[in-house]
Amino acid sequence: MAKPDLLQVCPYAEPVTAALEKEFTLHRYFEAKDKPALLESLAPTTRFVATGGHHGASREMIAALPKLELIASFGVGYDAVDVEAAKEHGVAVTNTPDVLNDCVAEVTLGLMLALAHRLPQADRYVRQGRWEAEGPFALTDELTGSRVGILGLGRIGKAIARLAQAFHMEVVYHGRTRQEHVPFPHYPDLAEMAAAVDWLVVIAPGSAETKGLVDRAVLTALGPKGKLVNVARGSLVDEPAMIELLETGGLGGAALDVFAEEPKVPERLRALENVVLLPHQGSATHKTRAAMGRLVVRNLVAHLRGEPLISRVV
Ligand code: A2R
Repeated sequence: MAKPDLLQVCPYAEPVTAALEKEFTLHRYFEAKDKPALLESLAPTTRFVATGGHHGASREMIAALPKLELIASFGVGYDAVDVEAAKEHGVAVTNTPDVLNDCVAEVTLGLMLALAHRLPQADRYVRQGRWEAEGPFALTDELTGSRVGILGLGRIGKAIARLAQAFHMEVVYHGRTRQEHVPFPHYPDLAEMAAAVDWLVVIAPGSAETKGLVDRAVLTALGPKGKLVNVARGSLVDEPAMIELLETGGLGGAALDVFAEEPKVPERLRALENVVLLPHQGSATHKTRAAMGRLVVRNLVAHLRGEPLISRVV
């Protein structure tokens, strides 16, 4: 029997593609020169789309595939998938939660350590021969004993909280709802939390509701000694306000894995000394990316076999 058609929106690592090819006939959207023609040719048969956090699936794509049943997205954030359009067309959406919690939490603490101890600068100091020429590197800050406020104490936020506790940090959090059975104080007001902490870690989903949540008022409340960490989505932070406050000393520092217009990072941000910048590395390890890929495949195959989806969001 012919394998069912699957529209592959973005490239995957070889093991993921190989696993998909066992079950599906892959049609590579990202390689197609005439994308509308590819969609038109797939419209009569295609029940499956496999995509990624950045590429998502647009309303136009969903509408162009009337037989579509499932969009399987690689990554926990699925803000690039038009979920309203998916709901309207009765299309299910899956993501890849949980398997990346520890990895993203590790990268978060790595960013915080790098910013507090100025690890990138200290490394450069040694490489440039300045230790020998100029003597010891200037003293730095540390995490121990400081207070961290987590915006979004979900699956990843809780993993970050556990690591922060291992560094003897005090943990508080902000979310729309106070969580029972969570041992950390809840702040219903984000700006109030920002004023009360040394670190603000952003790890809530990107959505219309969270866009610009970390605005000028929140950043100002975090203040000249405060440090912002964003490992969620660039859209949650008012990036121009953040840059201006970092430049003028209104905000102490920032450790960022995500940006408003990736992979573009503003030149003014790149010029600052009080920031650590990563190219969206939160889940980018061999082990975690492989686990995320397996979950994409498991969702698609489950649906193909008429079994329940493993990680359905819509
Ligand atoms: O608001 P709550 O109590 O439902 O808490 C959720 C919080 N959250 C928000 N907090 C404040 N204002 C909002 N408008 C808002 N919307 C959601 O974010 C919850 O504690 C947390 C999300 O947790 P999970 O759904 O378990 O997500 P997970 O797996 O931790 O990933 C978070 C995000 C992804 O969506 C990617 O964009 C990023 O991490 O890599």
